[in-house]
Amino acid sequence: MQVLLDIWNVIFNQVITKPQLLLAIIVAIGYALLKRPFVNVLSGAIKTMVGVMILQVGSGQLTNTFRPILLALSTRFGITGTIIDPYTGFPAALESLGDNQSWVGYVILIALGVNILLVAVTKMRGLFLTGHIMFQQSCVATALIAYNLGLPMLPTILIAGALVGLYWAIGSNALIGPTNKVTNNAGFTIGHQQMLMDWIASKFSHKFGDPEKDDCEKVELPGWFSILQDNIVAMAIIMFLFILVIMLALGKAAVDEMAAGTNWILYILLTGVSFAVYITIILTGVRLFVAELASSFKGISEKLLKNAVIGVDCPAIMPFSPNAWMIGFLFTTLGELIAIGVLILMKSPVLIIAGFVPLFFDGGPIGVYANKHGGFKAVAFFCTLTGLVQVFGSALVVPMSGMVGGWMGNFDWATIWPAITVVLRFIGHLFGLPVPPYGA
Ligand code: ASC
Repeated sequence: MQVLLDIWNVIFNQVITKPQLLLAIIVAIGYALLKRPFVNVLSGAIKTMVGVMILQVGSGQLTNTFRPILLALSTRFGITGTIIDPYTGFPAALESLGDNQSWVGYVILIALGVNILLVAVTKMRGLFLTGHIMFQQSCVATALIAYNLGLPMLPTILIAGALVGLYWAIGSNALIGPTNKVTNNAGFTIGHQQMLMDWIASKFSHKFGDPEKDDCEKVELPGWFSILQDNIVAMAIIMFLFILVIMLALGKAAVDEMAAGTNWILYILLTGVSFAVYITIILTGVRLFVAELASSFKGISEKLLKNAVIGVDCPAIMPFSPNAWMIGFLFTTLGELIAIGVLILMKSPVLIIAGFVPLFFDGGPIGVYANKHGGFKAVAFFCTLTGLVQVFGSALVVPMSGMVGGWMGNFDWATIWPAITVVLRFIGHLFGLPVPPYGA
């Protein structure tokens, strides 16, 4: 019995939540169903695993490098509040669940089952398979529902699993068309944390400009500015300036402390340039696994789960539109800064500290979708709006989250999930459940 439990634990708690393993298995199954030779099956699986892990190295390094800088900025200006970033959000959710953390495993399984079922029996085709995001979202959704409804395990995991599964299916399904447009029909979709705004930007960006004429990828820059035409150079220069501004705001003493012995100007230069390094790493990884997924998933969608379209991590679309991604990130940052300023001016009881992940991994993909459907002005508009909504939406949901110090902050967690929470609280009141008061 113990052996069975161990196998269950490894397969369901570890494989599903590790995208490098989950996607490698899917690629192997896909090629096997296409009756490719064993060598192809194996090499496809290995390349996928390596590609995903390269992506993780790049995105992990980016986050680790830029998180302390944003935190230092809040400390410098004496802001204490909730950090909106998945890497503070899901640990806060696990803490709130306490002894009930094992519920999350069941929620992932139920949600995946619901997503597969919906693809099998309805017209929906999106299958959300971004493992680490599946884990983070299931943690937060479970904690949110457990806190607000105060129900025992079984109803909690059923409600959380059903809602998360529906969210995965609807979100990844809605992005099939827009993603195909961005990737020239590469055949995958995105399964991530800002699916609502990706969709809104894809639907309404055409009102802001002509995607052909105003394409961020085709801007011809005059004279010296043409140096920015090269992505790597542009990223290094822009991020150097970005970090320089933040560091000037922090003051030399704080920079010296972070630089730990390196000359402060060199430190700023190297940090800015490291951004271009990590992006190059991410792009290398993405290219590797996207190629494998795109050709192998036909096996699954033709033979196993008819017409399914796989939803993967958002950097998968970065290589198709790197300028729009970068510009999206900058405007989302602007939006968040404005919103945080407003909270401070209004003496809001909940203050928000910007996290790097929602700025970069929401702003980026939303920028890409907006650019493809409307060009530069659409990117500027929808990404600034994203930053505003991330901060205000998070500030509203934190007092009913039961979590301390952290919240996800990505767009869907500042819109869809707060709305679900409000509805659940209303239903909870109707049924006389122990719904905690707002801000308790
Ligand atoms: C997120 C999150 C990450 C990144 C990642 C980018 O929301 O939790 O780790 O975006 O998916 O690769």
